[in-house]
Amino acid sequence: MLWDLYCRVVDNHGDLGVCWRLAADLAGRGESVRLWVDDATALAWMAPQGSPGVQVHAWDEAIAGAAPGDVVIEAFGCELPEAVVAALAARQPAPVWINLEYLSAEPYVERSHRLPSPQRNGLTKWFFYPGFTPATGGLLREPGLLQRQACFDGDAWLADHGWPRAPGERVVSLFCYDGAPLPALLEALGDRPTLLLATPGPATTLLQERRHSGALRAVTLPWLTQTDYDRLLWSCDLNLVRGEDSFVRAQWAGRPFVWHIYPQHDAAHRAKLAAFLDRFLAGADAALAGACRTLHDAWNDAVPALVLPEFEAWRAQVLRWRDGLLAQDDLTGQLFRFVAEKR
Ligand code: TRH
Repeated sequence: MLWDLYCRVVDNHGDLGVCWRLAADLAGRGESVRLWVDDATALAWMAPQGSPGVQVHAWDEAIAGAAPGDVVIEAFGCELPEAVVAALAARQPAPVWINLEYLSAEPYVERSHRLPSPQRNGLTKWFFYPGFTPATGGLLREPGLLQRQACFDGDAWLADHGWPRAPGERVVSLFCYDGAPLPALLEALGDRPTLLLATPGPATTLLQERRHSGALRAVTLPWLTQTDYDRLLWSCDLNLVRGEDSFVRAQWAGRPFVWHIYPQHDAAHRAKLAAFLDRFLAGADAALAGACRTLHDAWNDAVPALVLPEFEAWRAQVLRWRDGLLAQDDLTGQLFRFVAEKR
């Protein structure tokens, strides 16, 4: 099939990050994909190699008009240009038109997933919600992802890239928003030899503003390709991630992670964070659950003191959680079935 994937970059890198990941996964499974994006700049570092089967187009080309594909995905309610909507209505048979929503663990996701939204032009747009439970659209997980990770040597990869782990050192990656309480993190990590790998943007800026010493070694990274960013997450003992896509990839990495949630003006992110932690920590030991909640509240509310949970218990909980996620269908596989049903 031919898939049209529409993406508008609102801010940061998650909009394009999720769309690229989906486009490449579809193409990897033999589909043809056109990714229409209003700002493809970040692909220069995220996916410089491109992907066979994915063509990247400027948003304006979509307005100029191209015959729609078999499936049209509007990412994150990005609203298609009118000319495109008119072309969808004119196509016979009509394409399957899907609005791919943001990821959340909140209960409304299960209620809203797969709901139809009848349109003025007579077509139906379908809501497709990623999520963490079988009643949702699931998470992006390319075939063989865990097998590739299992065969991967993180220490060799770090050394090859010029960031070798010293004997006995803990390695931590940092990807966060402005306002993260970095001094508190440095303090919490200072208790034992640690290599902190800071990604470009706020993590690097915050780090450069702070003095750190003692057991902590800090290195600033360049932007990595999405594939290498995954490898970074697989190589670290602890990953601080943010937004949507890096947050999901940290869960597949199976290492303890801390989520800096995308802050919303109406504080809606608080309910979103609580809903995720409720699911993630269901059945966890009470001490670990309390420590994870306190840490996430502190990191997201910029509290000037952080305490890291006991590491082994934390890691075991992440692996249990990941096993549960692995038992569910991945997002792309679910999209295939949904499209087959609606065509
Ligand atoms: O950048 P993010 O914060 O993205 C978003 C946006 O803010 C968006 O508007 C918001 O709605 C959404 O979060 C929830 O974080 P995210 O989602 O993790 O996206 C970052 C992408 O960048 C992800 O695909 C991983 C990729 N990446 C690399 O490819 N290389 C790197 O070196 C790094 C640090 C990230």
